[in-house]
Amino acid sequence: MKRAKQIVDPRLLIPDEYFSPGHRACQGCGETIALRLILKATGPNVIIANATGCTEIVSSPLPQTAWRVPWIHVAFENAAAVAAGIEAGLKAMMRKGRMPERKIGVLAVAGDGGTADIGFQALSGAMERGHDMLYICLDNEAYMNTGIQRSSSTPYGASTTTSPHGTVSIGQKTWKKDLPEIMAAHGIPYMATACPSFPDDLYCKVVKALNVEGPAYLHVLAVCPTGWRCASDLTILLGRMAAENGLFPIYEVDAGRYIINVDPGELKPIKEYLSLQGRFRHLTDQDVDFIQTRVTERFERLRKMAALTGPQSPHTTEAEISQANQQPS
Ligand SMILES: Cc1ncc(C[n+]2csc(CCOP(=O)(O)OP(=O)(O)O)c2C)c(N)n1
Ligand code: SF4
Ligand SMILES: [Mg+2]
Repeated sequence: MKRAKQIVDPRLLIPDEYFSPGHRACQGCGETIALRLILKATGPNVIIANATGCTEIVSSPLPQTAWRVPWIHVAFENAAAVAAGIEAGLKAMMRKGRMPERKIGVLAVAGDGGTADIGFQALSGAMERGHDMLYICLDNEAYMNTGIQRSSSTPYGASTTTSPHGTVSIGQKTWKKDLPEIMAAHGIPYMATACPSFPDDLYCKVVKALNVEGPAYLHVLAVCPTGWRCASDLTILLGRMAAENGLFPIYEVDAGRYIINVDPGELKPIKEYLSLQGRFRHLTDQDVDFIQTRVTERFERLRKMAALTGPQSPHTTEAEISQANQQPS
């Protein structure tokens, strides 16, 4: 199987933890595994606007916090707008000589509900205006913090508390909204998907996205054992399976060029992945075949985009990663 080039030697990873242990996330929470890696890649020179959701709730029970970088809890709707304001404010302060010129990463972090649904307008506007910021969606495929309600990023057939399966319903009746493609269609300089099951790939993409001039978007699959009703030691495996069966392709759109970073060659069947999760356990063989057809078609479409948009650009270089890790604190 063709994988993202392993260019991050573990020794390159800074030992500091900017998302500290001791937070309140469930065992095996993919969101917090992702955050820990993301903050290792950003280093301390970063300001984060975090929409309400699991990440915010589990990390900031007053008077404690798991964040060792400047962090602002914002409303569900406006993570991107707040991050855009921070970026514009920093720019103005530096221009007026009120603070030294230096690179400070500006991040917005939100769940799939806060991104695909309720915060979408602010996100679209910030990307369109060209703010130099990185927006990260931690996609656990439902509104988990408030009790596993379906979002527009919930996959077809999944049973949630507001799309329960039963005699008249398969569960979620709509296909997962394709946020990565919607963001790529904004024509931003960098869009990528990632998953903490591929830590080197996730790390490289955060570094790359922060080095890009202008807006960047990262869509991270975050397995949620509680909402997916799966064993908590399956988090990393399920992330890998989703990439290798095409349900969550790991790819990037770098200056308009599509690059598939995890290409399994022949896609693995989705059946085993679905059978490991309680939210899909009611699906019949016919249902699984129906979903499989669509997944295969979508992945072929992605392959065509990669072939159509030209030669692959090099991934983040080791020099860029070292440079990012050496930024003054
Ligand atoms: C305007 C508004 N509506 C509803 C809520 C309640 N609420 C808080 S977190 C949340 C779910 C968040 O879902 P998501 O963004 O997917 O993040 P997750 O918890 O899954 O990580 C909801 C509905 C709110 N805080 N504000
Ligand atoms: S409900 Fe899911 S996303 Fe939220 S803390 Fe638990 S495992 Fe993480
Ligand atoms: Mg969610």
